[in-house]
Amino acid sequence: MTSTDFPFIPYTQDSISEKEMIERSKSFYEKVDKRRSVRDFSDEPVSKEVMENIIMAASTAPSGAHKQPWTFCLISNASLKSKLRELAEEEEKKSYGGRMSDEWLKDLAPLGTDWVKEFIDIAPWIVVIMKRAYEFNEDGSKHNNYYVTESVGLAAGFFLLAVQNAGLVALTHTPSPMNFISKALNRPENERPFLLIPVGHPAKNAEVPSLTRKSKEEVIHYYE
Ligand code: IYR
Repeated sequence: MTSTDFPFIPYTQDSISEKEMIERSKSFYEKVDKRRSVRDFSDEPVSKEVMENIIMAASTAPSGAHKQPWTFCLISNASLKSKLRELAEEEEKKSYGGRMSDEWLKDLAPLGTDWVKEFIDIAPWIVVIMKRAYEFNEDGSKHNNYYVTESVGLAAGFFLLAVQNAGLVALTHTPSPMNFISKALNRPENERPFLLIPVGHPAKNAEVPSLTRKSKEEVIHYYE
């Protein structure tokens, strides 16, 4: 046996019947299939406790060598939100105005997105997920993290489902480039912004594009 910092403990979970497994997997699929990226937020408040629970659910995601290489910046401060909006719009204006290819803009057109990011001001919470490329040891030397993008992507997925489960909506916003966020939030050099996600209630008149999702046949390739 190799030595480990984690003692191994028995793992158990209640076993469920095949019938219940089918029912549960189907109802979970049907529930998450209702999740949508929503761009129209209400300014109705959401408690910090709810946001903390959502973030702690996200932080249960698996990660390379269990390094949990993420930080969730939880922002409700109105002046910080409007600063982030202003900076995001500055970058997005350049992106939509020429940095993105014609093909990209054409692909985005049906979604109706543009450089205006009003939701950063309106949503009660902005969560910026930071990925931590490495950690600092106490002596100031660096310790590597592993599969950082994969790990943080998994945590972001858990986050979105936790938001939906709480009866709220979110939008995965990717202003590009995102260096302005590190500066505005005064983050350390081992962190890089990964996603900016407004969270809140949908606006009363919120609309989403009428999308369909790929079928079983399109997304599963069987090897039986
Ligand atoms: N980052 C920009 C553009 C954008 C890109 C993709 I790909 C989207 O699916 C949606 C938007 C923005 O957030 O507006």
